[in-house]
Amino acid sequence: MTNQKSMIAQNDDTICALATPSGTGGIGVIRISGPEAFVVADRISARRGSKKCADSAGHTLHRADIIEASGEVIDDVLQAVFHAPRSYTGEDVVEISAHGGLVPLRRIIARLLESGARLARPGEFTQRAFLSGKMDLAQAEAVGDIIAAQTEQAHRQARRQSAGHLSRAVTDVRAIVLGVLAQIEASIDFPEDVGELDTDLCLQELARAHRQIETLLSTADRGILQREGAKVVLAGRPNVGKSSLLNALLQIDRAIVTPVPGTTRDVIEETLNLRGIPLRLSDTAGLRETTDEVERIGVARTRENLADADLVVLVLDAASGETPEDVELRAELAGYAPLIVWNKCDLLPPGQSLPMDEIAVSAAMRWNLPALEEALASRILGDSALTSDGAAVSHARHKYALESARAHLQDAIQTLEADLPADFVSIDVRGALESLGLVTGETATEDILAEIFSKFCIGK
Ligand SMILES: Nc1nc2c(ncn2[C@@H]2O[C@H](COP(=O)(O)OP(=O)(O)OP(=O)(O)O)[C@@H](O)[C@H]2O)c(=O)[nH]1
Ligand SMILES: [Mg+2]
Repeated sequence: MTNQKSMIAQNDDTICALATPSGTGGIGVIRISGPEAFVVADRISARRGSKKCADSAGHTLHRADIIEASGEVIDDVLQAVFHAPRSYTGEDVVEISAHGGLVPLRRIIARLLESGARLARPGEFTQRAFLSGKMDLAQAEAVGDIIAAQTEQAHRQARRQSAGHLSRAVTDVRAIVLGVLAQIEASIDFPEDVGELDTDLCLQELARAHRQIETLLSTADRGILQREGAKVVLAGRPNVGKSSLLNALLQIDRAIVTPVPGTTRDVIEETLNLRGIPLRLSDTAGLRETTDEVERIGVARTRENLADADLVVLVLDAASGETPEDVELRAELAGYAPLIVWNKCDLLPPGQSLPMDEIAVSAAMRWNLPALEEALASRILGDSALTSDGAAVSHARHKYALESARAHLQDAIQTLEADLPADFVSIDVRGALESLGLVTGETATEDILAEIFSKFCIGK
């Protein structure tokens, strides 16, 4: 807490940044926040009869000209005025909607900088919203997730987190644990007044908190996948149809396909929405020994990609059957436990069959692709729980914090059961509270906050 307070103390300056993407657009919005927001906005504005920001009521919109020091009009804009604490950051805020051209926006920001504002750091508006108590840390992170969401499901999940579903679930658990801590401390400090610690009751309450954490953690794998997506690499020897398979799954003509083995030289990555999970699907150069310089680099890249894949798909050619090279590849990739896919099944010689547990498709004829998608989904999702409408954990950071809280609770339960002194239990219980506080931010250090907000873009 002291860390956060010291950061609040630094927020006596006024920041500004472009809040819309840099580039051309119908409108570009520049946000100003801080104690001098109104003064700075008024310094660079000429009015046509409308009030200055400083004299305006909150949540009102005003037309103004943004002017150079020389009096030259840079742009004709609308200014939205928000008074502290009823603004995004909790501070005085002005949002200038200007024409969305690179030059006018850059000139307006330059004017703001010479008139008393400084450029915001990445995520600084949201960081201020967190520090002024407009949202907790999990909600602040959800703001970034809403912007970055790649599928509707990921977006809904981020919305729920932003609305406070996860925060409430964690706060509920904290309340239970805090209740236990209060009893323990009372029994240590005022044994005459409160008598002996009611161990059974404490155990029940800690077990309840533990169960609630378990429920949250059961959503984590799916939640994290939904937000971050998974990397799937298509590998195999040249010409088996990896690029054709990528195109067929994406339903676009993305990668070059030719009958020439060694067509793909570089890694081609595209995102596919598989049941709400953003799959980053990589088509790679066919794996073989080669003297061709370009192809050799391509093969090296394939191997690098395999190393950080969440799932490797080994593509085989049903027309040729399994070749000695394929046998070698199977052995080489065994460590990745690849999903085996037989392509070109339209060319499967009559009378030949394929192993039952391996997927048979034809990229060219688009045969059996749903079965492939099904297999990809089941391999990636495993038995991770489907996220309901309730709270879900979607950040590894939250997962680790909850796992650590769970471990502390387990220790506390064991210590209580072993009838050890209450002081010992108190240490474990405090540890659990500390870990839970990391999710919502009460116990997050300045380093953690800096790390989280640095991943945001400027203007958010
Ligand atoms: N009959 C048939 N031909 C296919 C099928 N899939 C791919 N092909 C053909 O196989 C050849 C090679 O396909 P690609 O998709 O380029 O194969 P690749 O594995 O990406 O090859 P490299 O990039 O060289 O590693 C092309 O002529 C494709 O038209 C299929 O399902 N059936
Ligand atoms: Mg290819």
